Amino acid sequence: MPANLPPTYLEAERRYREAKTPQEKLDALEEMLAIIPKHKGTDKLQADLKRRIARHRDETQKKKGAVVQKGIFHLDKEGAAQVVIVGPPNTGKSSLVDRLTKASPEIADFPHTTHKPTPGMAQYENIQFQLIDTPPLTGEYVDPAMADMIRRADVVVVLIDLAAEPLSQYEDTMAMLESFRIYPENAEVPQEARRPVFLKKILLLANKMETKKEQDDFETFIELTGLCIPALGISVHRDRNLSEFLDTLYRLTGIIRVYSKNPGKEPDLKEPFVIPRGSTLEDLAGKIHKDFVTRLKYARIWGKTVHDGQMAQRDYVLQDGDIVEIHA
Ligand SMILES: Nc1nc2c(ncn2[C@@H]2O[C@H](COP(=O)(O)OP(=O)(O)O)[C@@H](O)[C@H]2O)c(=O)[nH]1
Ligand SMILES: [Mg+2]
Repeated sequence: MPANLPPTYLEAERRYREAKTPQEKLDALEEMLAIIPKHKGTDKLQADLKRRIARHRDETQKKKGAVVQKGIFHLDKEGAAQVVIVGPPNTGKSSLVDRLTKASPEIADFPHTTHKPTPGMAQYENIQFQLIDTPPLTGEYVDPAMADMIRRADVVVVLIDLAAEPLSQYEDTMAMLESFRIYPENAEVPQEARRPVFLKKILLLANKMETKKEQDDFETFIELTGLCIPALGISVHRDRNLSEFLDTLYRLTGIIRVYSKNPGKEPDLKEPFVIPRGSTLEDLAGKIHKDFVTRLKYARIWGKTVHDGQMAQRDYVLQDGDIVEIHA
């Protein structure tokens, strides 16, 4: 072995040897390849790493392909966004999902009632968010598949309990996420962080904000932490700020809703197209039908930023609420 391998490489190699799942092995190998100095002396080692990565990738892919082996942590996305609710035990994760969706996860006064993730659909105006209740994130064992589930989600909600110790709950949970290499999208990722990192939209919810004292505690908490992520105090039991929570989710997801109409007809405002902010008319056409991308001539738009029925070309950037009449 070449003698000049950096300590970070040896560290990743140790993780590779100790990895328990194919995914962990793959992660470690990819990191080793990223770290290894690229020169003649390491050519053989690089080639060997690439070979092993390809083999492990095949293996994990095969596993993922088989439905029976998908596992309880692999939930297909439904609705406008997948939102995973994480946090310490007893903060009200199951209660929140129970309150906002038709799912009925078990709720109890003692920790670790929830063993497997439970998804439910929360209605927000004319769209739905998929909320996922999860087992608690604690210093004890956390299923690596749960880390993958969090990495796949569109939004991560960290739920803490104002009646317990909100500050340490927040710090512990963020540290757990960091151990999965998950960081808030606008955070400064430390130089020494293991790569690749996963930058996520993270929203902090502080539950059980019922009394004046808890409200003050929440304000103190915000001042103390100088949070770099959006935060909201809520009470599931008192239905406090729950609609604000859904509003915030909508803003965070970076999606917009547009509606299509046929010439001379009214649009169907119950059936929006949900698309990423910044999408163009051409993107929308492709979403409606792939042939539309080539056939698209122009569109007429009704919306807040245009005159009624204004003509728009394929590069027009759609706005939330636009009504679009496509001419092809
Ligand atoms: N005071 C108060 N208690 C709550 C609220 N939401 C949940 N709880 C209680 O907190 C405990 C844990 O709730 P649960 O949803 O099982 O928490 P989880 O472990 O995070 O899923 C239960 O006794 C709930 O009744 C709330 O908004 N206010
Ligand atoms: Mg629970």
